[in-house]
Amino acid sequence: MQVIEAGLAAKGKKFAIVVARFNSFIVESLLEGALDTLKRVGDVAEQDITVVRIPGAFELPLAVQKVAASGKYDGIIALGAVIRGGTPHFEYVAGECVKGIAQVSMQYSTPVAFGVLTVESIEQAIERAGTKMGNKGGEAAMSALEMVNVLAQL
Ligand code: INI
Repeated sequence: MQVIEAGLAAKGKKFAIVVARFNSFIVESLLEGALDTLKRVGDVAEQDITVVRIPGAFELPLAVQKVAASGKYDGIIALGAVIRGGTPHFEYVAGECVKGIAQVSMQYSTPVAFGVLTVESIEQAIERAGTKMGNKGGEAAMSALEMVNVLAQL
């Protein structure tokens, strides 16, 4: 039996973090979590990390596509927070965001970690941005580290 699996250390690998400004109060905490994980867990140097800021989750797929097409990065982390309001807007923004990001990842064979919260309330968002339920930005960074190392072996 052959098992291909990888650890999380990714010294020398290049990462881009694409960050939506919308709900920045939450998303900045996701960014902090992602940066902390890349540096402390992945041993990724500050100069190997690029942060790209964009307006909202709806714009994430296009920005991630451009980043992936540049060929400069081993892994990409998409961060945002879509919080349900009183209209169907949530469904459109969250739906397009998830679909688009998955498509780009496949198209460019580049790991794109999905660190976009899709939640019912601000309280749920806070819980996932560094409080009760952990930090989903940090978790996305873990998945990007692992995927970069796994793909390098395939
Ligand atoms: N963008 C988000 O990132 N989160 C949201 O919760 C959100 N809501 O609910 O409206 C949101 N809207 C903006 C959208 O992403 C685009 O930036 C905007 O429609 C311009 O294209």
